[in-house]
Amino acid sequence: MRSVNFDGYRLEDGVLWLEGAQSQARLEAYAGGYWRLLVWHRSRDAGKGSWVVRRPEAVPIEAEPEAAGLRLRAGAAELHLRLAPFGLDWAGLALADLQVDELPTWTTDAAAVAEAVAGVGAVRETEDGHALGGGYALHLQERDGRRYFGLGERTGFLDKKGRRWLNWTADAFEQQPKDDPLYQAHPFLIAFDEGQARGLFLDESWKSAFDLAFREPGRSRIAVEGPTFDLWLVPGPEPAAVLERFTALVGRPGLPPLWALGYHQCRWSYPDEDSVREVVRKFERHEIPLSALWLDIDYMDGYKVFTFSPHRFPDPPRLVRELAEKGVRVVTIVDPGVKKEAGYSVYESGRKLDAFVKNRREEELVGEVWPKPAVWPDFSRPEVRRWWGEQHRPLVEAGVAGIWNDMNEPAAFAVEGDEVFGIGKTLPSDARHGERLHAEVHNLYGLLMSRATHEGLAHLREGRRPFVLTRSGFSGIQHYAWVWTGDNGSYWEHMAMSVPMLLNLGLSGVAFCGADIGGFRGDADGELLARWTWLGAFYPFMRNHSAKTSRRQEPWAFGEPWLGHVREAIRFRYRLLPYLYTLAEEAVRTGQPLMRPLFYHFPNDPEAAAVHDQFLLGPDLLAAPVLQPGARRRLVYLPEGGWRDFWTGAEQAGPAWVVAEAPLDRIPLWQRVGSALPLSVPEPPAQAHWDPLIWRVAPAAHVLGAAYLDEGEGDGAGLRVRLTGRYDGSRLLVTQEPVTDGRAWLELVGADEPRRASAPFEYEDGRFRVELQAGEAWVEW
Ligand code: MIG
Repeated sequence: MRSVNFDGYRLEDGVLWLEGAQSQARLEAYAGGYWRLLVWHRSRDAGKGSWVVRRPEAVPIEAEPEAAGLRLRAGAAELHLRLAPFGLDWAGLALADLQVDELPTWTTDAAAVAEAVAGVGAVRETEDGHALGGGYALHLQERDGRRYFGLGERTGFLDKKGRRWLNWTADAFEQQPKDDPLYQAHPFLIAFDEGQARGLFLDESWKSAFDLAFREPGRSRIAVEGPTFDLWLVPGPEPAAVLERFTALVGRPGLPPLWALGYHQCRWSYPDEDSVREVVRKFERHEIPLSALWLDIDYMDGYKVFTFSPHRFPDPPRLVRELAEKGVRVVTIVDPGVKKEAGYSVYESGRKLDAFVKNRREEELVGEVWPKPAVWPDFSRPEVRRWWGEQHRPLVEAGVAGIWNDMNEPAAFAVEGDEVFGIGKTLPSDARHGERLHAEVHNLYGLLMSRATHEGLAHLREGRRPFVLTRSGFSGIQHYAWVWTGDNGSYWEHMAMSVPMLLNLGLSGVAFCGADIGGFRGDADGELLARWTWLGAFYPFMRNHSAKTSRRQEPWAFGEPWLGHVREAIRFRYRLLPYLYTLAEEAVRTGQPLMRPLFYHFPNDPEAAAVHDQFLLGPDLLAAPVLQPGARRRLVYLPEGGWRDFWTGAEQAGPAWVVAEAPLDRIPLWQRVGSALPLSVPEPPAQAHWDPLIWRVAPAAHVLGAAYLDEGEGDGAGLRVRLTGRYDGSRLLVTQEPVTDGRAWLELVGADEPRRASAPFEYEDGRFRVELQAGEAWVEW
């Protein structure tokens, strides 16, 4: 690779243009304090678009020469630029040494492709199989104490420094702690030091890599295998500000239907109607609430998407109705691979539209996945997305409530007669999506499929909120789908790994995500399932799922006492729903994740920065899951401030390391002092008009809490209610505004028996409860 420098600059219409011999660049500034650096090869024009960015309003740049280069200003934002050698100083980050490798890995010119691309990535392949050929790289000077977060779904601990991470979506079917990449590609990084966070978003869909002080301890490297280098600088300084700005750029989720926040049961597969009925009956018999039952690939007729097996599922609408009467929805899997079969309407109509991906000879690319032979829709084209959305009609007419998109990395078992192996189990990089190479579209395939599904459901189920779950995705996926982390295993290590994995997904904008509870492959046992279900009660997406070859792991699978513990965890999830739903609405409005690492709210606490085995749910709950077999206590870090043990009400001042009791029937959990958590009863609610709404208050001089109320479905108006309170050591007064129709309670734990209260109250073993009247309640001791 060669260094890129620029000979001169010009400021035109508030944009700074840089001129060099092989490469040109442009710096743009946007309202909100963003900067965008776009570098491109001279053989390309400057008109690069974006698959995901919604551009904010442009702000004109002003340039002023200074000793080493230029001082650039745009509104309140500031950046220092050097021309030769090229470099940027921004928000305490030093970006320098821009390099280019002119191997034309991105061209569709047949001769050049044959020579240089014969499988992008094969170019300059090294031992790890991930070397990049062709494209740009930019370096980031390292600083002691800096940590890195984000990058989507990854193995490893919370801090991503010290490894090299590839963005190339892959069917990671036997996830191991060393593995990278997994199913998602999120070229978004949060650099965090001295309590300050800022984001770097590489808006490139081509294969890219983030080497974070791995090859060279003194610097990190961001490299992409495409003809442009499109980097957004996303200002903080608070982690929440970075998330708010980043999601303003790439998109935020829509409000989920309320049921999606409940408990989900899945298995590969419940093979027929009777097995589905049997599972649902057992939930009833064991008095375990259930929001959705999932159908994996065996519901289909010969793996033909959008069909039901006429033998095993002879009457889907009736089955769906039966389940609906019990409050259980049905979600079905839909894979992208379409069976190539004459007379099959999905294939026939797709072919008529010329909807499928082509090989380098511009013929339909035929391979194998679950259906054999199979073809893959080219979701990069809008008319193909519309067609795909329309194919969901039979599922929607059967009453299916949501769609699960799997295998959309895309995964392939064979391509054009050859079996494919390893990380490359996908389409060839020189396959064609119209004018584009698969190498450019690959990372977007899951996002674009989810988009087609989401838009199809929005259209077919007008007035109801689409629910899509996806395995693959790219930055911005949260706008279309929730994400689950694919094929983990029934191992304690995998349960532990799910915490930093989901936290970093959240820090990458994916507020709604979860890991398979109990583990997908391998065999769970009672203790693992109980602990994992308690942890899963705090995942934004709570689903138990297991593979065909693993032992059954429904809540009752291991008998007592495990069944009781699992039931308690699931019922606890339903108690938490008002809080979860309130956080969900916040995610929709501001992009904040539900599950947050400690540093998110305690950025100046160095001890909190890399804690990977505890997390916050919203600002007010701190959970410390038990991640080892046999453990009945665990070490927990409580950051600055007051905390109350959720179960005993005992108060503990942070910062402190404490040894928490961790019996099997609960998860170590704390409530922030001064908070009012909206909770309810442990049953599936019909609507998010909580009745009762239980304000669980941890008293402090000032108390504050919020709850979001609406119908839990559709697009009707919602209502945000606030609870405020004052406490002077002997009297607590709380006020809810506005007053709502349903019952509302004030609840305290760890309290002494009061002398008086605003209404008749219940008191038992430190638990106090009184009903709010006209939105008010008080207690005196
Ligand atoms: O090749 O649909 O990650 O959740 O159960 C395996 C069968 C395909 C992989 C998914 C998993 C799902 C399974 N699928």
